[in-house]
Amino acid sequence: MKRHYFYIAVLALLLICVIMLCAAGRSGPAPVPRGASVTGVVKFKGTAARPTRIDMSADPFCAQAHSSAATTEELLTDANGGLENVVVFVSDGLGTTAFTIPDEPAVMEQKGCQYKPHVLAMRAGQKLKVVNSDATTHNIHPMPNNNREWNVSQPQGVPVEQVFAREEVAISVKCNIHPWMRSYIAVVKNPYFAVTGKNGGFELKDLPPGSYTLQAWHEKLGSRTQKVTLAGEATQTVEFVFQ
Ligand SMILES: [Cu+2]
Repeated sequence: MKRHYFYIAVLALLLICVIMLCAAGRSGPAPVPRGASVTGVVKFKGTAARPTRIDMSADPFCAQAHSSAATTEELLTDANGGLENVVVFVSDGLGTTAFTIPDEPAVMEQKGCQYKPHVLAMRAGQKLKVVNSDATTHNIHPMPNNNREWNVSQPQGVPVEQVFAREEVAISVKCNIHPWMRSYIAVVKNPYFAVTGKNGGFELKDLPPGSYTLQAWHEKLGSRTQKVTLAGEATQTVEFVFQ
């Protein structure tokens, strides 16, 4: 009979644990289904040097992978001054809110001995999958200031998976084998970030109402910040200017 009570007590304890675990899992607020949006453009005022040719002759595979010469990507603008590869993200205003981390990995590809994309933005705690699509070996080497440093030699076909635990905009990444290879990984602790496209445009969607600091980061031009106050489902337009 005593044993009977013991089993009931153990079962009750287990049940309480399960309920507590479920409650903890739900405590992260879901992103607002239909919140406010920020759309905008990042511009470069001035004369941008033209991209220059990359000499890949040190590795015959890399050189032969391009029918026309690969060019540098460190400062890319369009005819209207739209600045590409700028990370725009909410750097302040969300408090200590913990957001659900996506199950899908962020993907960085090495193709033609260049990184695709040149600038990747992802979440802190999200899986990073590094793919080598080249028939040559790369050695991916992120050089963080606020995360654990690692570098991995990577032959073709074997993905590398890693996680950056903390926010850092942005981590410089190099290849220990091909000195021209360079990319940046922006690690953000909230889901509100974007990387500008060819026209310098970006959009942040589904933000809860509130006052925020937006930060725009570029690998050569540094950072700019701007404050916005968002209400309801309104869309606000902002412009960042680098010179
Ligand atoms: Cu390489």
